[in-house]
Amino acid sequence: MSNIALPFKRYTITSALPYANGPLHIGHLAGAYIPADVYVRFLRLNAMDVVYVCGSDEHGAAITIKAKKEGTTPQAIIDKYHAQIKDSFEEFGISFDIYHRTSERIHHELSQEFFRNLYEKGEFIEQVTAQYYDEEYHQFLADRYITGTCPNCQNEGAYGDQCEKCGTSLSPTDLINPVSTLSGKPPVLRETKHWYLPLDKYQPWLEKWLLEGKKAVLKPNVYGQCRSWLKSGLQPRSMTRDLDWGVDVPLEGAEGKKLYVWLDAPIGYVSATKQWALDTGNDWEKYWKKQADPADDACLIHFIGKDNIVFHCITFPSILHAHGEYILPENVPANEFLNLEGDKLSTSRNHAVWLHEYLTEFPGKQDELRYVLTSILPETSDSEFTWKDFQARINNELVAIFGNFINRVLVLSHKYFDGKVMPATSLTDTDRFIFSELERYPKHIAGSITQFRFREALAQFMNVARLGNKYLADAEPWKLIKTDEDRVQTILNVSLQIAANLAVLAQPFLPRTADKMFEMLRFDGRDWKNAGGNALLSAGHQLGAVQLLFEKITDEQVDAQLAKLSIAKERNANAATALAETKDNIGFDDFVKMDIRAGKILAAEKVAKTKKLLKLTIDTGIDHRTVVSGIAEFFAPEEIVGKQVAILVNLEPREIKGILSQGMILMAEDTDGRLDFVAPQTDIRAGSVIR
Ligand code: B3M
Ligand code: ZN
Repeated sequence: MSNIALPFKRYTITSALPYANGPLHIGHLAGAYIPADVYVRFLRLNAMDVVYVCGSDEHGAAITIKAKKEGTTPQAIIDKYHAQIKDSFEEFGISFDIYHRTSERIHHELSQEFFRNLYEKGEFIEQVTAQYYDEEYHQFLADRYITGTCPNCQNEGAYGDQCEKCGTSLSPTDLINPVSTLSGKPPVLRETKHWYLPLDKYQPWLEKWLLEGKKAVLKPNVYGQCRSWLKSGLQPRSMTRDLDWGVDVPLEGAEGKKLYVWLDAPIGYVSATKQWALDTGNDWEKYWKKQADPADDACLIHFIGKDNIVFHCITFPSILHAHGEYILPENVPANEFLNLEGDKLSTSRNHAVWLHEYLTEFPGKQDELRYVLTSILPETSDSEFTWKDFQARINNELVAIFGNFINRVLVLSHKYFDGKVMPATSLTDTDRFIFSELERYPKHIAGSITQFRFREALAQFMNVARLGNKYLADAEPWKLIKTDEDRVQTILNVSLQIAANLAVLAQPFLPRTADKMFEMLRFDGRDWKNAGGNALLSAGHQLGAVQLLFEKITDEQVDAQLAKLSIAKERNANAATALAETKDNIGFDDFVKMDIRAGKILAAEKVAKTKKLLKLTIDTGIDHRTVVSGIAEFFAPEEIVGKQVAILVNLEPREIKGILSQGMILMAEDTDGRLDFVAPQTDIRAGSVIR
């Protein structure tokens, strides 16, 4: 098999580092892991020099938030989930060369080295800015500690760094009505010094390297996101945070400050490779550093989900480029999202198929899930996992075609010829056609894999199984055996060559199944170059015992999974209708700081390009002022003019969608999210104090 599709001498493959703050679900596998594993297994089968690295992302607010929620420590959280995640990956055959973790010292040291390198080159912009601070918890808030309404799509659960609904990368001050996830209160802005990566300065280089240089290689969904980010104009991005968990900023006077998790996490790929090299006596720099001869540079490919594109196509390459000694990503084949039974996968709503639960409920069926997920990978658009489809693909494809063919070939070979491969003496046109098809498929599968089209590659693999299944069914050796044993010998020989090809071709997709097939066939020609051969098993070769490759999924199993999801949905519905949890007590002097007045709406209009915002003019009795309020989904402007309101008049003014909002209208939100005004029951003078 010519290596035309594999032009590099060496490959460095990464999958996104999962946050060690919870279990893995099928969306993880379908996003950054199965695609990478199929690709890496294929590279290895072609004797490529490849290192595949990953590890737990153990910093960032997601960890400390979970620890606070569970009343434990961040270390306890990462130890628990790092172990569980590592085990799940191993069970599903995600074949990393190392699964590391960013809490390790070697990672902290390398991240600090990167920071110092850029700092000493004067790359960072040192800036004192106003950051959100939670006065109750006496701490600055990292992006993930702040939620609010996304100014772009009005999603109310947007985080300070990103809106996961529309993918927009945000800064905390972009959020409308920001709230601290710690105290539940609006945070205040306080001054603090941080170090910013000048992405605006790198913009021209990124436009050349990315938009021009990668136009032909990046998937359209990835290229499109990069183009829109660059088109909107990159801004300097803070690479440090006021946090008590993460990698220390290696500077005098930076106590209490940590590296931004998206600075250190991608460096985790490099530190994992360093650790792997230490463990195995390899040279990590061959896989990450620019070589004397650029032709020797490794090919770096990042497998991720679409919510990580900006960090892998813009931020991390800028850091590598600014450092100067490192190679840059060759490609970032990001996948879109996988949905489950018509709804987004959600950790918080427990709307997921958790890998550790799947392993208990479907023991030994890891390859079945790999197969189904590879068949529906969200390669170019979001895709859907349903339990009915899971059952159909396993029963109608794996069992009825692939498994049925392999089982028949082995059973008949044992039944008629004591499990020996018999000579193919009388080849017919059909036999010759089969051999020409066998020769054709490996090239097509290789072509699909090297272009990151894994669904297509798997479909072609299944066509080889279909070819075998049909050939055997049409040939009906079980009838011929009575009259023409020679012909049966040839039919089974041809069928066994197909089976041996299927064993080789199955390895990237279904590693456990391939192992069983190599065992049954007593064949060890695992190299990809064997695929396409029509004499992989020679006459006289003794086959091994028959093993069942797949079992059917029953309706009861499907119903049990659907019941699980509906129980979770019901629990969420109850939780949603349950009243919001009460917040911690506050002192009277906290309350009296708020100046709430009776007011009247004088004018109201929609804020352009937003779904939820109205621009209100309020008579506060003190003055007439503008307030932006997220109530457009519940009230038309014309219906609220003249309404009495309660307005918090001493809230720090904030700019929202270019409008200076001076205060907040008090609203009551009921358990299904409907809003209504909180206001005096009778007509009262504007400016009257509400206490
Ligand atoms: N920890 C996981 C995520 O955003 C994040 C990836 C890091 S890759 C360097 O889903
Ligand atoms: Zn959004």
